[in-house]
Amino acid sequence: MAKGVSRISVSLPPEVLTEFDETIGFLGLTRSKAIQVAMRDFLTEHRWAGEKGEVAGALTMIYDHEVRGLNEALTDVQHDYRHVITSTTHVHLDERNCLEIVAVRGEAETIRRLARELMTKRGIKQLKLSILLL
Ligand code: NI
Repeated sequence: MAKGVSRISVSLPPEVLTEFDETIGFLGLTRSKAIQVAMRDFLTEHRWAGEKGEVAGALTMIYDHEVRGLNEALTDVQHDYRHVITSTTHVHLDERNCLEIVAVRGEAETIRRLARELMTKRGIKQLKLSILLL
């Protein structure tokens, strides 16, 4: 093993690995290189994870509005967190899918709680956080 390199072993669903290998094949990356890139992206994206102060940014999510109770649940959460939500943009993507961009500004801990509450709702297909430190 090369000096200054750590070796890790990970467990993951086989279909994720298949898709990963296919994608890195298109990009001409080795698994090690691709995982390094992915981890650096993850660290950049979650740089604010331990932050205590004020942050601003956007939560972008795609969800299936036909999942019973989801629209109401998302509206309830957004009302509960109205003090950190500055605006919400809703886009009807197709028959079933909605895209919502929620602009946020406030205490990092509050934003983390908001993101967790949204992320755990059934019917949310993707949720992306773009949080910037102030
Ligand atoms: Ni919609």
